[in-house]
Amino acid sequence: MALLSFERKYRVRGGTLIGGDLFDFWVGPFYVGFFGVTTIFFAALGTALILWGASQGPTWNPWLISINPPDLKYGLGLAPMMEGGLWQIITICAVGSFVSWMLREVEICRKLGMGYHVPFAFGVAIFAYVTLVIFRPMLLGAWGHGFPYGIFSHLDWVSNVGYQFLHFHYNPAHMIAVSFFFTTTFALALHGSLILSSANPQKGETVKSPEYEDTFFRDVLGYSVGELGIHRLGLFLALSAGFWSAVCIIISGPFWTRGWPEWWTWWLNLPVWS
Ligand code: 07D
Ligand code: 07D
Ligand code: U10
Repeated sequence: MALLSFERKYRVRGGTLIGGDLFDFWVGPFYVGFFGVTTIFFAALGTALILWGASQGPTWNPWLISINPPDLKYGLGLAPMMEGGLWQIITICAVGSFVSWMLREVEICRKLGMGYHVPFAFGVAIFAYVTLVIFRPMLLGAWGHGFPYGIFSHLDWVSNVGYQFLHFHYNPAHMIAVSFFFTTTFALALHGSLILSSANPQKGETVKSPEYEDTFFRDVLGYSVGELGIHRLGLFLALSAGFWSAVCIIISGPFWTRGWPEWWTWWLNLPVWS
């Protein structure tokens, strides 16, 4: 990608969290920085280990390659390399590279004098991942509760863990998370379509100002959340989806061991019924 004409103006020195000027430069369009180097290091090592693990396994079919977590008998200890040790090192590489990527975003925000909203948002995705492979396994006492690194095998894990709780749809936090995911796509569809309808007019028509956008929703709903408001709402909805996902899985096992349908018996036990 070529350097865009305006980029030179924004390629400012400073703002690094660590390493001073050492890695304060760009390679093509990419800012490097100390955390760019650590991202490349962890991502390259993790990918190489997945490929090496695949070379030791039964298949090169990309859909079926799977690097599995250790057996439950290893508890929270280190497992032999071919019996889950590889999964443990790859997990360290994944966390290392995701956190490095987030910190690289922080450095770029600091350079540009922008808020930290983007790295914060990515932090919520990392939080959901860490909940799945670190917090929940630790609470359950074995790394074997993490999910396997493979395209189909991780789907098997989701299904198996779901049925272990009989009917995962009855998990109340899963309901909240799913509703936030649905609401996020609904909000983006409303916003994307509204912006295109006013900012990308037919030939001969003029671009409409934000007052038109406000008026459209006031006519339809009686209220407009506003230009800044829709972005705040979108971020809130999307981060809530990730947050409640983490909640729904961390309570499954560590805090609720029976089927999720049974959780709803509290409703029948309310004193109002007796
Ligand atoms: C579009 C941004 C681009 C990112 C992409 C993903 C890899 C993995 C590595 C084979 C929206 C790149 C993929 C680097 C290759 C190896 C070792 C983001 C976009 C294109 N899943 N999941 C997928 C991951 C979990 C679930 C697809 C990652 C949980 C279900 C892809 C993680 C649970 C379904 C994928 C992760 C779960 C998928 C498309 C980490 C609950 C599908 C993802 C690190 C969250 C869908 C075959 C996508 C599918 C799918 C990646 C975790 C459930 C392979 C990296 C354990 C039910 N997941 N996933 O578009 O088609 O994301 O699967 O946590 O149906 Mg998954
Ligand atoms: C974890 C991804 C983090 C990603 C990171 C970045 C790279 C780089 C490089 C592209 C959290 C990775 C980046 C690798 C790539 C390049 C260059 C995101 C993560 C850090 N469910 N369910 C959820 C629905 C059922 C079950 C969440 C719907 C069944 C279990 C969400 C349905 C049963 C778990 C959700 C449905 C079941 C979940 C997932 C419908 C199975 C979880 C989103 C319509 C029989 C998981 C934290 C998420 C969870 C989860 C939705 C059905 C089981 C709310 C819509 C009934 C066991 N389900 N589910 O978490 O909460 O994203 O994980 O039926 O563990 Mg469910
Ligand atoms: C939004 C928006 C908005 C916009 C926007 C956007 C949201 C209104 C103004 C953005 C939206 C889009 C563009 C739409 C599309 C986006 C999606 C659908 C989201 C999903 C995105 C993807 C699937 C793309 C993913 C691509 C990625 C992640 C890029 C991959 C890049 C790399 C791997 C390179 C990363 C660079 C790093 C880490 C630093 C630089 C490093 C190098 C260049 C490599 C060289 C390395 C070094 C110099 C370091 C040396 C390394 C060492 C010493 C270690 C080596 C060790 C070894 C073992 C090898 O709202 O506004 O418009 O556009």
